[in-house]
Amino acid sequence: MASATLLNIPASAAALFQDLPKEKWWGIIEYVQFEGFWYSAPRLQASLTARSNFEALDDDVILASCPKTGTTWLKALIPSIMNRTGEFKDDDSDDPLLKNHPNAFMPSLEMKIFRDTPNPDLSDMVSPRLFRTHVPYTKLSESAQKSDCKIVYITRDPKDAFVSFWHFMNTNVPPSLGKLPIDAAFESFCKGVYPFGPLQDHALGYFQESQKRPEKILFLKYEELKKDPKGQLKKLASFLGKPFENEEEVDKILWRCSLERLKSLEVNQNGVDPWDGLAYKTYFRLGNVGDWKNSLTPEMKDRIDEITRTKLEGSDLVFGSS
Ligand code: PAP
Repeated sequence: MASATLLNIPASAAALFQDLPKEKWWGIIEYVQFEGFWYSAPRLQASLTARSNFEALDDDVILASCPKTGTTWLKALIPSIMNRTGEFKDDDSDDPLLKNHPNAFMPSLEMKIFRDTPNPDLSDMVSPRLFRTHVPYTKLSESAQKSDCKIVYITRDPKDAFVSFWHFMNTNVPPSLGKLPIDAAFESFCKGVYPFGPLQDHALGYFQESQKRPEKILFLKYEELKKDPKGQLKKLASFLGKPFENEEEVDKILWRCSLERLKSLEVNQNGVDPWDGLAYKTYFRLGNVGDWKNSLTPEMKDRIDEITRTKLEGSDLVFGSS
């Protein structure tokens, strides 16, 4: 069940990290801080296992992000770019997204592959292998950092990511807990207590690496994808070594991966992720830039902006579209 998965922390993982700083996130879930970032204990355990044991191949593609920054969009776009044959059926019956939530095409290193085992058998994965992760840059395995595998990173205005996550949690916590108050969620977020957060530090880590090695890390922003989807998609395809042949391919993939279409598909309306028990429909909401205005007061906005300003000071990273 969704609620049980979100709230259960195995005793083994909790014991392992007992000396780390802890915060009760929204007063209900215990988070631990490890080397500057916050995790639930099981996620930290699996992340550290992945860091030690994941052997990246040079042609792997890893999608990295902090939660609620546009990951699902990229989970649809990247496989659609990588696996395209150049021909598209008009009725879209050849589209794997028709029957599968985007999660299926880019398995999570810490939420699936290394969740229950330190030595997963990946031999049946066909190259180029596609993965996703929420871990900060420094928590990637050495081979993921040093090999020629490609990393696509996406980020988003922290205010919109926070509000998106608040809605997501409210649709997934047990009804007995009622609606989680935004004030408590906001205080946690301002302290950086957010899964794999602070979000700003997470983005900054990947941004700085992308500046050093632009051929290895592509740094994308949700707002730029919304503003110029065609331009951003072409950039992504070229980065992945799969440039488009014609505009029709671009239009088709953008349509197939659009929020409007994915939201309407039966699999996404009624399916449940077998790995985390979450209803697929909760991954699709409004997809608006600036939706924070509907939930945050001007004081809340100023506080997050000030935290962001302080954290990004001295860097060239700016959230939002230019
Ligand atoms: P995840 O980290 O749990 O995978 P993620 O996909 O990063 O979540 O974020 C979900 C947000 O992306 C939602 O934003 P909202 O709450 O502000 O609406 C969701 O609506 C949006 N989203 C999901 N799929 C798409 C898509 N295909 N195109 C644009 N936005 C999308």
